[in-house]
Amino acid sequence: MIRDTETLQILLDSLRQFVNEALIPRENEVAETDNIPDDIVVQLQEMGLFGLTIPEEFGGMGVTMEEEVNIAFELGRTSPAFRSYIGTNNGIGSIGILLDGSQEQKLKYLPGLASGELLSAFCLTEPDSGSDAASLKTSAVRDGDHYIINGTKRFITNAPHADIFTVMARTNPDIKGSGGISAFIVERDTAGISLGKRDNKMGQKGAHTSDVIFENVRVPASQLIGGVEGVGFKTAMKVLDKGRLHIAALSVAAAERMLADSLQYAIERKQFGKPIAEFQLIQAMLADSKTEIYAARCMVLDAAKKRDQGLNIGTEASCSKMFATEMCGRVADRCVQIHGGAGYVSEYAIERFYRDVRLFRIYEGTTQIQQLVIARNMIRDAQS
Ligand code: COS
Repeated sequence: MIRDTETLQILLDSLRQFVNEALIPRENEVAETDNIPDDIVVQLQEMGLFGLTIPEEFGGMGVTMEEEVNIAFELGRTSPAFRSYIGTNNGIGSIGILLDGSQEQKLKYLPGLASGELLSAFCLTEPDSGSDAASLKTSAVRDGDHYIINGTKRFITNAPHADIFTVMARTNPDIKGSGGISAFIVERDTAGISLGKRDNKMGQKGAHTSDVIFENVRVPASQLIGGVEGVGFKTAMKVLDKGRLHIAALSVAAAERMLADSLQYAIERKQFGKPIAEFQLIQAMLADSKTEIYAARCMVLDAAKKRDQGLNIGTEASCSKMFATEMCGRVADRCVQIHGGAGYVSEYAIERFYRDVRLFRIYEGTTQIQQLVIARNMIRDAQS
């Protein structure tokens, strides 16, 4: 749902200008330094971009899902690292609190997350628990009016910058699966938390991940999200339903950027006496990419509208994530091909995008997990 078309268009226009003028020219710098420059962080804050999805009553913009994916269509046209920096506050690092937190928890954390004063991270994955998220081992043992958390979380986006973590931990060791898991808000400066070294990733330089290690971390019981034990896995899944749709939107945007760059290259690059864009085999790659991007864009918008109508979009979010991220991978591959040898060297952005977008098919649930979710939901619906 778009609440006010005119206001949204003003925001989208200013984002497009910001991406074109402030972010795209800094992409190489971010890739080379593996860092988002401080002045960009300040601009992201000033534009209110940390609080896009946080309701206005907590200081954010409270965008709807349809508005959010339209925003992602703009922000995703540059290095994913920029979006990643604000991504956790708008997504996996805040949505658990927003969906299932108590009013006190929302009042305590959401305003800081909305302004960007606080950064957040989502701690689900562990060394031995990735796709099988319900098998996580991190424990939270009740001790009076505290819980004591022990365990290691892996590949945690924005962990090196985070002030608060949403941590999924097992409060009931007798329940091995999802029912024994609870979600906590844990502040970074709590004694016993340490970070592993920054992961050296294939791409997305400037977006940082690391282990987060919890050793006898005493967390007040008031930090249990919503004050209810045993529902932390469901909180995590609901967070991911939304996150998956957002990643799908980003994949559309990244594919559009790669295709725009490649179209330009194909128009300028001459072989056999004419621009390569005039060759039908190049045209086939351009046309296939355009068509697939259009299909993904339609899916994302449809799923977003359904979520705004209050429908359960678990299936549609997984369909969108699977199709859009795989599409993005195919487009990246074709775009390198259109660039030929130039696509394999770092002078052109496509070499970097090819590596950056590879992650889309993995994080917030691999393509194979999306397939599993879609098929399971189909079977469940057929039997109900
Ligand atoms: N919304 C609300 N509740 C959900 C849900 C959703 N989207 N998905 C599952 N649940 C509930 C189920 O209804 C079930 O509840 P009951 O026990 O009351 O019936 C419970 O959660 C357990 O669900 P399920 O049985 O499906 O769990 P499984 O362990 O079989 O596996 C998968 C679930 C594989 C889908 C899950 O572990 C997953 O998404 N893994 C990928 C994790 C991931 O994306 N990691 C990325 C890193 S985080 S950036």
